[in-house]
Amino acid sequence: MNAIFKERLELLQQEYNALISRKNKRVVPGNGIFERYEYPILTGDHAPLFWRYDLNPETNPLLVERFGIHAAFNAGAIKFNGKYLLMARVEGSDRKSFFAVAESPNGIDQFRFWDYPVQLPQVQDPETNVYDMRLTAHEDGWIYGVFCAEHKDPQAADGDLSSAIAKAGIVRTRDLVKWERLPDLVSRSQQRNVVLHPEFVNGKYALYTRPQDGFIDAGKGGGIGWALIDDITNAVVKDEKIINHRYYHTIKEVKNGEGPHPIKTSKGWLHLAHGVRGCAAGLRYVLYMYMTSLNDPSEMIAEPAGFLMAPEGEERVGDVSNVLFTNGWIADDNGRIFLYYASSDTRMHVATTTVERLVDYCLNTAPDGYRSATSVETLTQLIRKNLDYLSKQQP
Ligand code: BGC
Ligand code: BMA
Repeated sequence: MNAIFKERLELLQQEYNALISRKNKRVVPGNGIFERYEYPILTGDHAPLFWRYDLNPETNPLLVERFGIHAAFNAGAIKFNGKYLLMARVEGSDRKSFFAVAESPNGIDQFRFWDYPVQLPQVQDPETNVYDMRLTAHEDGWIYGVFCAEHKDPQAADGDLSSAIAKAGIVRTRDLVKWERLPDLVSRSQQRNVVLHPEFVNGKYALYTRPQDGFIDAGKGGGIGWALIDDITNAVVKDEKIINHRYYHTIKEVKNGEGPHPIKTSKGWLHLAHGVRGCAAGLRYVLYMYMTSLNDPSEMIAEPAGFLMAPEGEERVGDVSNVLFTNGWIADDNGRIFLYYASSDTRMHVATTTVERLVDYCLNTAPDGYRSATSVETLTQLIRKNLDYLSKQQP
């Protein structure tokens, strides 16, 4: 082993070990609804050295990188055998993304990738790129992964190498190692952000969908849709209704999409989603919440105004800046929630909260009145209530 190789390997190992074993710190006091953590929990740098380097000094005497791992973001999440698992979208420097599982003992730090990325079985008409998998442990006993499978638009004009078509790919597994690929979801429109509901509804599988007219533009479509599916092994969207709409001058004016599958609580289903608006800096992605009824998961019962989380600090900057995106959260039996979110298509973060706090947030935050004057009215009521209360406290 030559000196360069040895020295570089030592430095790389030191840096990697320090990153993987770094303890995370909760940022307090926060807004009471959730707490952020100081450090990102998963990044491109978390990729094992044996993914990035040929570690044989004979074939790589200078120890240069052989496979660039650029980012780890938009992860699905699941608790499995007592471990907190993320199904990350890992992106190489070649811009292809793929799925890989990272595991943590506590959900907030020490995330470590499994040795191999997911070996995703291919369909007959193979996609170019895959991303944003939602994991659902369904009551049928399988763990499903629903993800975006992207193809070049066959109708794109000559020279247009950007137009694409988004479909929902479906896989299932028992162990998160061996995957069975089912046919892609059949739907009239493009589909990204498709999520499988964990329970049967009227004996059928239920999907949250996101019908769009175009790849980027919602057009006349958009909104979070709901569709019941007869056969998940040949999934076809027949009827789709919009359960969460887009509105003018809101955080989800341009588009929105379901995050991970909703969490069941005694007061209803807790939903986490992303909303997008356009601005001079491009598209701005934030996270928001809503709740639906236990009797009918497609019936809205509450939606607080505005965002739950928007990009802050270093979260604002990355490959696609000004983006928070989520497709994974884990609810522990004790009611603790680990909300996993990605910033700017670059890295993963965690925020912690509880079922109780999120239900309180959803049921006791005023809904959007859609006008400045209605917001002032809501704020004025709170101020009046507080000042009235505080004045009575004085001696
Ligand atoms: C990117 C996604 C993005 C989508 C729409 C895809 O090509 O990989 O990250 O959400 O385009 O902008
Ligand atoms: C999308 C998503 C994400 C991504 C976001 C911002 O439409 O599906 O993959 O985080 O755009 O680029």
